[in-house]
Amino acid sequence: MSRNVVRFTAIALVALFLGLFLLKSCRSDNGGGVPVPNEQPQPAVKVPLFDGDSAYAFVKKQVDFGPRNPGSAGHVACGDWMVAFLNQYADTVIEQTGTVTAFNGQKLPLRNIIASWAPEKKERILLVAHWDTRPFADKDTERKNEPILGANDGGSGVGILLEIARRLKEEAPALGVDIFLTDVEDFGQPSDAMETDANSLLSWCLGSQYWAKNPHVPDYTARFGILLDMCGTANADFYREQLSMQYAPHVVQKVWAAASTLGYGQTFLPETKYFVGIDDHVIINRDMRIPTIDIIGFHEGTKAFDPSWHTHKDDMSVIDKATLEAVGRTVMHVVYHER
Ligand code: AHN
Ligand code: ZN
Repeated sequence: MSRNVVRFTAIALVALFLGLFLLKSCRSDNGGGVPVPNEQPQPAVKVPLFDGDSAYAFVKKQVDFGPRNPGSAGHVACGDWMVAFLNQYADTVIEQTGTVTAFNGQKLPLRNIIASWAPEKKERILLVAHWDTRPFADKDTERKNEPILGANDGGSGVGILLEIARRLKEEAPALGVDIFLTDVEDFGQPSDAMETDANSLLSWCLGSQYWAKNPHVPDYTARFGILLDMCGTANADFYREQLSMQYAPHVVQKVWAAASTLGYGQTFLPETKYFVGIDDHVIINRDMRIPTIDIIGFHEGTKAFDPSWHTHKDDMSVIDKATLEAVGRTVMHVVYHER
């Protein structure tokens, strides 16, 4: 090999290394001190598997306590069980107790339950479901004055959130998470689903109204919230709920996109429907200013809620684990993909 070739090779190598060095420093700092976005591919997000059988068992466990209307024995026993359960999986569990007055003047014991993961994180996701059940069966034709079992209305949302709670301990998402089980949601003045009278509307959701006036931690807020209500019936259709679309369209978008990604596009439909007069998400949007949506089952026959709504038919026979799984997996996908 001639001396010239050696010299040329050496110069070429130096130039190559210099070039690579310059390229690298250009990427991390383009000279003006302006950072350039990291071009490394993000590691794939690990989403733990949500188990529909497990969620179903958690719905059944609640229903086995009997009706959980405020003031009942089932309410106390189920509340105790949920607090013990959440203490196994959450970083903190806060119980908020008090007394509220129902539309009929009745004084009711209130027990809101808030379980938190990474409570020190500022960026948080709020997951909500009411755990109390309706004290009467005003939509039924018989035993109208007796409390209902509330497998779908009460049990389903909580069952899904308890399964998510179990998974949150397994694998921590990037953001902090709060699971808020609201109480005294379902003691509202008898009405139709699309009730519009303001006083009557405010007779519902007494637990979330109490919380909005007395947050469990000072200045509590979250990036967004997702409420689960009546998420357990077979062949449930989840339409974009109109009040959610008014308050938090970007959250609806995020959740329905996640459902579509997971293959639940036949369950989470892209159309908007107005069929909910009031629910906990309205209080959370209006009073706490946390953009929050309602995932709530729509029934074609009633043009509103499932026919079992506020009747004694709302028992385990209406619960389908495939629906619990579709909702649970969709919510988990959203929670774990949030950065
Ligand atoms: C009304 O729209 C009147 N009620 C919806 C809130 C609710 C009651 N969810 C379950 N039960
Ligand atoms: Zn109800």
